[in-house]
Amino acid sequence: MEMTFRWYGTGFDTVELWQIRQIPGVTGVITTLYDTTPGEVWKPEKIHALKEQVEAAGLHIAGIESVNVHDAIKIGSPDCEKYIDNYIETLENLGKEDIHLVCYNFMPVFDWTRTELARKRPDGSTVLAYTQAAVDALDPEKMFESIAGDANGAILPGWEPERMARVKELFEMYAGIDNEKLFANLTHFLERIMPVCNKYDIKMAIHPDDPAWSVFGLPRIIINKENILRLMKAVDDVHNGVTFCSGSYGTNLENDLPEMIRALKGRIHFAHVRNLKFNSPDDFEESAHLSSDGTFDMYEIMKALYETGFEGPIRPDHGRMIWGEKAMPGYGLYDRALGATYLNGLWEAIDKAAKRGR
Ligand SMILES: [Mn+2]
Repeated sequence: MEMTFRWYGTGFDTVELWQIRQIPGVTGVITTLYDTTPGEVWKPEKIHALKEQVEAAGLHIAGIESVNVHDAIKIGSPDCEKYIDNYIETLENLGKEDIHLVCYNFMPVFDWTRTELARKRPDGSTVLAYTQAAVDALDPEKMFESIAGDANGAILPGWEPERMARVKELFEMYAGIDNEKLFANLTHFLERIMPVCNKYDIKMAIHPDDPAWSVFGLPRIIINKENILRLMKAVDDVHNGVTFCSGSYGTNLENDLPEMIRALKGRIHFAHVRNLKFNSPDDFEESAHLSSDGTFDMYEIMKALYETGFEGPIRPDHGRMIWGEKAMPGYGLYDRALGATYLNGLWEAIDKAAKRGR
C-alpha cells in the first residue's frame, strides 16, 4: 500500500502541499479539479498543471477523487450517452498524464449525508455526525441549509450550493429510478468506459453510499457485500473496482468490514480507513482513527487489507477538528495526519509480524 492524503487544491483546501509532504510516510495525494462540474471534460492542460504542482512539492498524484458522474448518466436520460462520452474523454486525458486511479460514486442527489458537521465530543474536538431521527424530521430541501452554517465557509464536496439549489428538481428527475434501474445504469456506464480504462490501465474505484442505506426514499445500491459483489460480477474486469471506505460501509453495523475486504480481494484499488463511534445503530459520530476511540477494530481492517495483498493507495479519512484548526469539516490537517501515522504504525506491525511468521 501507499499512504496518501486527500487534497482539494490551492484555493479550496486550507492544507498545503508542503504540510502534507511533512507527514511521515505520506508520498502521494488524492486530488481533483475541484472547480469542474459533473459532465464537463477535464482539459489536458489543467490536469498537467495540477500534476506539475503536486510533483514540485515532492509528492505525486496517486489517484483522482473524484471524477463526478453527471445525473443524466445515473438517471439514464436521453442525453446520458453524450455525458458518458465526455467522461471517456476525461479518462483519456487522465491516462495520458499517467494517472491510473479514479474514485467516483453513484449516489443520487446527495453525496454523503451527515446531520451535524461539528458535534462536540468529550475531549472538546468536533466531528461530523449522523442521527437518523434528524434526517427523518427534515425536508430534504432544507438539508443543505441545516448544516451549511457549520461548514467553516468551505464548499463541501457533493454539496455545492448551485447543486443544492436544484434539490427539488433533482428529486423529480429521480422519481422513476429504483435500485434496479440505478444498477442497470451503473452497469451500462461501466461497460461503456471499460475500453478506455483498459487502454490506459485506469482502475475505476466506486465509493460506497454514505450512509449505506436509502435516505429520503432515494435509491441506494453500493451499500453491502452482496451488492458490491454483484457489481463486480456484472462487469467482470479488474478495472471495475472498489474504493473500500470503512467509514461508509461501516455505517451499517451488519457489514462485516474485514470479511468484505477478503471477499473483494483483487478488486479493491483504493482504501479510505477511518473509525466511527456508534451511540446507537441510528446515531454515530466520526471518531479518531484509533480503535479504542470508536467502534471498529482498525487492526483487523488493516490486517485484511494486508492479507489480501492490497497494493493501492490508502488514506486516512475524515478527521476530528482539533487544536483550534479551522478547515473544511472532516478535512483538517492535524487529525488526519495523526490518522495516517497510526495506520502506518499498524501496517508496519502487521508486516513485520507476517515476515517473522507470527
Ligand atoms: Mn470515504
